[in-house]
Amino acid sequence: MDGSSTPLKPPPGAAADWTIDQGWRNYCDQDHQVWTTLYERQAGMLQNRACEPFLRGLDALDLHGDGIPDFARINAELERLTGWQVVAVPGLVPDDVFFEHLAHRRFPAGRFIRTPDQLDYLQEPDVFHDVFGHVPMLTDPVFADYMAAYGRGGMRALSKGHLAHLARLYWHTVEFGLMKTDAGLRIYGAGIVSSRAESVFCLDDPSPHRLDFDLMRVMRTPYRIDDFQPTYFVIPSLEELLAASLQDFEPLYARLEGLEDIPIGEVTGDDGVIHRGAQTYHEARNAI
Ligand code: HBI
Ligand code: FE
Repeated sequence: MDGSSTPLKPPPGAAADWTIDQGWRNYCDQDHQVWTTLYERQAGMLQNRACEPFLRGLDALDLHGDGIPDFARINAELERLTGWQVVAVPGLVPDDVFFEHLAHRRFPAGRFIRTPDQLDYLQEPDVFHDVFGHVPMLTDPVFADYMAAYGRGGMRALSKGHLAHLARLYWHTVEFGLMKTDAGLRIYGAGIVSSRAESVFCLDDPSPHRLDFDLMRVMRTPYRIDDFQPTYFVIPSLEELLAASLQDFEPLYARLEGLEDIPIGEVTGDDGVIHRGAQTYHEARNAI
């Protein structure tokens, strides 16, 4: 996620903005089978776990289990709904390239897919994480605006040296966010919906904290890239998430310079606590 290991120049065959052709015809049967297996594992269990906008998006884009979707097909509908596009990239792209795409309503998606022995874990975002995980939410007009605002904010954060703070916002919302709904807590984060184990853990396990989303709080909170999150942040609505992102971040960054990070897994007196986790999962792991 920090992009530090990403090469600075696009690889041969990629355009200056790092995009490549999806090459949909080049996927083999095994590739399509992996998509279908993952789709079937997730789509059913998410029915009462993912938020409505995600489930609606999954239907609207018809990302069913028929194999890896052709981006051209998705894009026709996505463009109509929110003006977004999915573009294929070789893998992680540099931060500035990533933000530039988002600001222009293009979501960079890996085109490769994991192998059957990597169904549960992989390091780089593949087409299943990127398309199944991220793209359904982009059919929601409010979330679509949030992602574009994030891209614009990313470009400003880069120029002001505050990318580390803004990246935490992405992580705790776009990747691992939960939402309050009348039916209870629901998932909207792409890193969760694309993971079978975390889709259960984040909502049902007594271990993690579930705290009210607060923009400053989130930007002070580091995250785990290699394991379940010890803390999930819960937004009251997509509208409030968007509103938070539309303010001027410059005074916030100035204040952050005088504030310490809040250690991962800690709860403070200022937090709105929905569920104070027992933290048994991470304590057991650290003890090993
Ligand atoms: N590139 N393809 C891709 N996907 C990402 O999620 C991504 C990236 N490059 C940079 C990046 N994310 C992060 O550094 C930012 O979200 C902060
Ligand atoms: Fe992601």
